[in-house]
Amino acid sequence: MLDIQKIRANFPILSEKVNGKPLVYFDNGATSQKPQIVIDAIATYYQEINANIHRGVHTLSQLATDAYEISRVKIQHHINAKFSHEVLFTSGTTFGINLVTNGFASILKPGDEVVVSSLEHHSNIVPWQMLCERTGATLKVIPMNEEGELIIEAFDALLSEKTKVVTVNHISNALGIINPIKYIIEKAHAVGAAVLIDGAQAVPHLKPDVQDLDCDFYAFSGHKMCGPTGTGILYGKEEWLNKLPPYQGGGEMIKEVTFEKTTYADLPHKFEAGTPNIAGGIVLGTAVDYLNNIGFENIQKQEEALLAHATKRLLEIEGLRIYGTGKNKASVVSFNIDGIHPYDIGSIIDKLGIAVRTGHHCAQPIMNFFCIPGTIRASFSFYNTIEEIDAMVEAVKKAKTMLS
Ligand code: C6P
Repeated sequence: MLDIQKIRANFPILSEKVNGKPLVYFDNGATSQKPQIVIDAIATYYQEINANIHRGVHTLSQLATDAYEISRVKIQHHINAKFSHEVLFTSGTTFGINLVTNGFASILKPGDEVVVSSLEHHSNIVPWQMLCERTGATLKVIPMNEEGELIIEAFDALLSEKTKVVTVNHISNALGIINPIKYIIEKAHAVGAAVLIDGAQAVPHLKPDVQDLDCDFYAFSGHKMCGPTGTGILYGKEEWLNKLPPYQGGGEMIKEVTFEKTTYADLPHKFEAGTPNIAGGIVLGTAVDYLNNIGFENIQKQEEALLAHATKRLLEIEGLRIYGTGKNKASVVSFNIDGIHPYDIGSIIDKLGIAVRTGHHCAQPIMNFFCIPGTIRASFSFYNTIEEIDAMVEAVKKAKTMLS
């Protein structure tokens, strides 16, 4: 078992007080906290090697380039990509998804179909809608059931030779449901469709193996996995990245520029125009090392215990309903109390030091399905404790009494 107190000592913010109360941070789905080693690595980069990459012959530029490329290889191994040039640095999941949808604008034709799921974050709905508007393709939606699970038979029935892309999240941000992505990828490939997995909520909890999954694209954000904000990764299979056009034009993504014609650089540079978030990319590697040192098996054990305890304790509260009751779940509990607006509960428990997210969680179709304005979402990380969950339950009970 993990020594949670020792781990918590790595995160300076966890010993802060908020509104005069010890911080209980349960908004990890929005962004995770950062360990000291990550915070220090940002300062060290700027103090010791700050320079632009892939450009200078001078020593600092080479040091910065090496550190950036070492980080890319580290992330390649972390997700088990075949080649490091299949790992693109981005500013986050949203950027990665938009890069892919932009690329498909030159591939899709009227009559083609894009399949998304009803469990998606807006970041994995809106770019595909925009793509369909641009190309005349049609958006199809995999429906969900009352447990918050995708209805797989309905997914099977949606697939045809018209299906060109299938996209789902690995884990739902609003409900915590883990989707059967291996099955979805296999079925989509059987009709010749490409598959993008939105891994934003998965990477803090597990180590995706993109070769085993056989997905064509896997997008995620660094800031949800102990890394800096403004960092992310888009994994793409070499053949797909070669097929797609560049997303942005600019420096470093070219082979040769004349006013008549520009030829593009090889992967990954074709998709990395301009000066990137160099410190962020390097330090994302530090965050990946940090998580691997803790070990994802240990992370999962701790998070399973937190989820089980939170589910049991919250259900003691009369009138409380949990959304997302399917079997396969990450450490997220989304709930409401009869007759009380989620925002009111969230605001009161914030005064008691407890940080949760309230609202639609950028997943309005899920809220529409349940006919609710939003939920209170507590999303746990390996550095959270059973005692913190008990503190949240007591705070929710208090808020309920005040609001009833
Ligand atoms: N979800 C949440 O509180 P960015 O903003 O690009 O780092 O990630 C977007 C995104 C895409 N997909 C999923 C499944 C996500 O959960 C998110 C971000 C946060 O749930 C902030 S809205």
